Amino acid sequence: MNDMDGIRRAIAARRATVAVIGQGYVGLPLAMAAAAAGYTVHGIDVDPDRVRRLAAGDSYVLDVSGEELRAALAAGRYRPTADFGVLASSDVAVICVPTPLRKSKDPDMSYIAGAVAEVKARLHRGMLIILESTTYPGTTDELIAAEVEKAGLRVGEDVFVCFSPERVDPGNAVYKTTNTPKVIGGVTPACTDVGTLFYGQVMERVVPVGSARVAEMVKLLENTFRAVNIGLVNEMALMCERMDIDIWEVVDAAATKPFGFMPFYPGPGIGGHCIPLDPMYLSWKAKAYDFYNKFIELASDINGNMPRHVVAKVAEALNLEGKPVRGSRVLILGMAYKRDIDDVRESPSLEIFRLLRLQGARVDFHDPHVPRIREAGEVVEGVALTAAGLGEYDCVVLATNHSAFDYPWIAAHARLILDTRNAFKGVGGGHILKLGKPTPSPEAWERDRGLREAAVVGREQGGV
Ligand code: SAJ
Repeated sequence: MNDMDGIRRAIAARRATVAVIGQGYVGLPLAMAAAAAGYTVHGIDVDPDRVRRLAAGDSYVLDVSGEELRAALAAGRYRPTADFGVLASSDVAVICVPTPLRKSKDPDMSYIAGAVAEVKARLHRGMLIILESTTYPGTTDELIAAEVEKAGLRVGEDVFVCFSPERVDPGNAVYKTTNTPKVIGGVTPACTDVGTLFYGQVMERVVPVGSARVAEMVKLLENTFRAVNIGLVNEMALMCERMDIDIWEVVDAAATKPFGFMPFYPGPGIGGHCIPLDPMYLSWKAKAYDFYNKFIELASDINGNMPRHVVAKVAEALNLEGKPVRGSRVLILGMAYKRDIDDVRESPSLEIFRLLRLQGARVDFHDPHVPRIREAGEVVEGVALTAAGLGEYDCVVLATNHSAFDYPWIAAHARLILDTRNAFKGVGGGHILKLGKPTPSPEAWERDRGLREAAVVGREQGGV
């Protein structure tokens, strides 16, 4: 029996031992899915605190419940560890480590390189190695397959190497690890075959493609598509501000087209671990082929400048009340990078907070999912959201449209609001300015002051 037969039999009989390197928002759900499919899974992480919490049945990942974790532990199917030595007795090794960007916008491959080195030190015949970390096309061939060959083992005969993009959308109540179609591409057809067999035991649908490079590019196209379309609608928002057209109304109406259109919405910028970063991998690698991508760079520029645009609109709003940014009190509602999650990575709210402070504003934030942030090396606690407190701010910026916010109540108690998400749609009040709509002229603002003050009286009587 050759190595391919061996690993195939072990996978099919679910006797294969699986090691998932990296127990974050990708690796832990995958480990749980493999354990639920009947495999014994080592969950490897370099962070001892994470390993301790996992061993205690304490999940720190939004999409993995404590009950699910404790059940996998009790069944002996899941073994969290910091010991890479378990790879020596693992048949399948899946690498789910971060791939951040350096300040110079080129990929930081150190996490992948570190994980590959640990696998290589325990490399053995009949092993299946899958990389899931988002990266530039060619990584799997150059950083994994090449290392296997250097160790004297043949890729596609002794060892099987694949790439499979992670498609985890944290907090998505519909699409989880097992019901999201799983793309996989091997360095050789035999690799694709073995990888497809493995994921076929765990996922509802597997989509094999012709190579690891195709699989790597699939992920980058998916997320570049989003970044570019978000950049497009943000540019449209800036244009509509100039032309006094409500971009939100435009998008909503365009979205009624039942084919050939997909709505994207303006915002204060883009955050997260995927959309701001993934396209830059492609842009960076393409330069090695003397190809200079325009869409990605342009989208990155437009999206990256949205926080500054928001800060400029805060200044315009304060100006209507004859107030400079310096010394004004500004409250940012929402620090997470998107609604209803607690993740602040690359969040545009952080940039808005930073820029307003730089201009001398006295800035606070409130986010029901984010109790504190680390800014300029210090921990900044969020403030409580109270009726009296709201009224003390010269401007309130709605940066993340969490479902938990009571928008009519906020509008009833805030003096001046800048809405960057159209979250106050349908909530009246001349004191609500909006991204994608021009700031009124001081003359128009003064003319409508009476109406606003009458509304405030109405608001107070209406109370909340
Ligand atoms: N954003 C906009 N306008 C939009 C959509 C998003 O400004 O129309 C902003 C968000 O506020 C956020 C950033 O862009 O700051 C990214 O938002 P996202 O909806 O793309 O959410 P992510 O970053 O969690 O993206 C993930 C991705 N999943 C994976 O990479 C596996 C992405 O491919 C998914 O399409 C996305 O979730 C999703 O659909 O929720």
